[in-house]
Order: sequence, then structure tokens, then C-alpha cells
Amino acid sequence: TPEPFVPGAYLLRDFVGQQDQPLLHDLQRILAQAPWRHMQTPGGLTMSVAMSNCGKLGWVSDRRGYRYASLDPLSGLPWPKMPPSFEALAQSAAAVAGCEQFQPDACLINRYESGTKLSLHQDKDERDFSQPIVSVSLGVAAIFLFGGLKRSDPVLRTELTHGDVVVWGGPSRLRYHGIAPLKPEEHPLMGRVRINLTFRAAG
Ligand code: MD3
Ligand code: FE
Repeated sequence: TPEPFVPGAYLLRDFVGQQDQPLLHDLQRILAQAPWRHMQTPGGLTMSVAMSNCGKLGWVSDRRGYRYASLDPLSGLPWPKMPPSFEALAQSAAAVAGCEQFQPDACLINRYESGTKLSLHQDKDERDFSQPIVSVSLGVAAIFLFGGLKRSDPVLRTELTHGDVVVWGGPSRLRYHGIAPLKPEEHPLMGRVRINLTFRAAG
């Protein structure tokens, strides 16, 4: 097991390796069934991050709040199945971080374009915070912001680049985190976008 970069969080640089193209191929099939959409916040604002989901559960936000739902509100159909390539990547990363039993039932897919940001927040909509979250970064590099357990705690910055995987468990699971506005850069495989997959045991 590598050293955590903050307690409970393991940054696996380029853990995706040569799996990036097969992953993106499976992602295209998901997006054909459950296309990108900009969800509404409970306060009525439109999120600048475009989102989709795969797996038994998908994270949704609307005027009624944040929650996990088994149906895509756009189509009324179940979310696309989680591809075996996605599940295997998430489970092997979790195992490296010492979580051998990780069984994700939700994968939230986020798309950032130049200027898109994600404000500091905690992930608290899952049932069991003892389960880690595994995140996979693809495309344009982003500045990841991570704070502490209180919004007012100091915020550290690190860059997440194409292929990086982070396992967030233990005391890091409830840290505040976010993404600084994406720089207008080009990635050879992905163009001017960043895509992030977060695997969760939500239900
Ligand atoms: C630390 N996504 O989907 S990934 C999110 O890059 C989210 O799209 C960001 O925050 C993104 O909720 C950050 C890294 C990440 C994901 C989940 C975490 C860090 C986390 C949950 C707890 C602590
Ligand atoms: Fe988050």
C-alpha cells in the first residue's frame, strides 16, 4: 500500500495507463443512453459541470434536493449498466489502497470545459461513509482543492492529470473538496475537456 497523501487518501498517478481508450469507448456507449445534462441545484441554479451516471444508482440534483435514483430522470429508464472495465478499474484501485471489499453501485460522470468549476463541498448523500470513493481523472489537468472537515479549514491544492486515480477513504472521506476553474488547454486524446468518474457504494 502506498503512503496516503492526506490520511486515508491514496493518489495513484496514471493508474489508468493503457486502459484509457477502452474506458472512453465504454463511456461513449453510456452517453448514447444517458447523455450529458446540466442539473439544477436545490436553489435553482444550473450546475456548470455536465453530468451523467452509470450503475444501479445515479446521483441527481433538482429543485427537490440531492439524492441517488435508480432511474434517469431524462429518459425515465434505469441508468446504463456499469461496464466491467469501469468496475474492475475501481476495484483494483481500491484494493491497492487496502479496500478489498469495495463494491460500487454508482458511477457519477462529470464533464468540465474551459472555465467550469466545482465549488467546495462534501459528499454526504451516500448511506455508508466507511466505504471509500474512487475518482478517475481523464483529459485536461485540473487543480483539485481539498480542505478539511469544516468549510473554514485551510485548502490545499494538487494537480490531477489524465489517468490519475484517487481513493478517498477513512478520515478523508468527509473532507471538503472542489475543482478550480478548468484552464483552456488541449489534451491530445480528449480535446479541451476533462472527464471525472467517481465510483461510490451509495445504496
Ligand atoms: C474527496 N468530483 O463528483 S474528484 C464529485 O473532479 C466530485 O469531478 C470532483 O467532487 C471532480 O463529488 C472531484 C475527487 C473526489 C471525489 C470525491 C470525494 C474527492 C473526494 C469524496 C470525498 C472526499
Ligand atoms: Fe465531491
